Amino acid sequence: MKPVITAFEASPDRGRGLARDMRVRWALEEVGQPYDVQLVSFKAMKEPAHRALHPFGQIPTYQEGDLVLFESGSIILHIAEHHAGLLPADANARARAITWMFSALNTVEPPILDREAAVLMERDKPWYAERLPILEGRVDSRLGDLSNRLGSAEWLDGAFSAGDLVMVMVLRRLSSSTLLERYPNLGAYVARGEARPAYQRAFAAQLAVFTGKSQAR
Ligand SMILES: N[C@@H](CCC(=O)N[C@@H](CS)C(=O)NCC(=O)O)C(=O)O
Repeated sequence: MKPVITAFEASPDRGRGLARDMRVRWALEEVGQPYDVQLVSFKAMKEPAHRALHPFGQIPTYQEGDLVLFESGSIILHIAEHHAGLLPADANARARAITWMFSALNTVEPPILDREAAVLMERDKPWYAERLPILEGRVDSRLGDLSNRLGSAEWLDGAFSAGDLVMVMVLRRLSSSTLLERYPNLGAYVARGEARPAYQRAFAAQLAVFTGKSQAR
């Protein structure tokens, strides 16, 4: 059954890969699963019909028959567990790949989001100039540890996995900052993820919503 995901009708980044439907699109492309996209407005996202799919009134959601999921990490895990290509067959390697998914979402993304929220919404506050270096220091600490662990490896644990997919997407949130520059191996890691054909197809599909080339696929 073809799943249906939801995405922004009017994304703040104009479809340049930051809205979280991009993660789900990429996962679906990696496993070769066609999907449909339902675009939702900011108003519709907060209405009961969408909240029935997503209790917090956000995107992305994922519908597949009777199954409705929200949370990009959970959706990607579901896709990875039902298709080959995103999780290793070996049980321990699989558990480690899932651990990297959690790590990306629970350990690396939160300080990145704290910084992002300050940059977007707190610039005019009197304490902004003092707070920003503190927030950036927390991001840098995570990046330093991640960089040390990745070293010269291509991916975080053997072959590319859902853990890498989520981690690359989380690190991409720093693309408008200079924070990744201190860690060339992380920059190269993100670039490797972005170079994957499945990523390219997902990015093009998300961007097409805003360039008018297509509304859904
Ligand atoms: N933890 C959630 C976060 C979902 C989220 O923040 N979605 C954003 C788009 S990337 C959204 O819908 N923002 C609009 C809003 O919160 O009103 C996930 O990973 O799916």
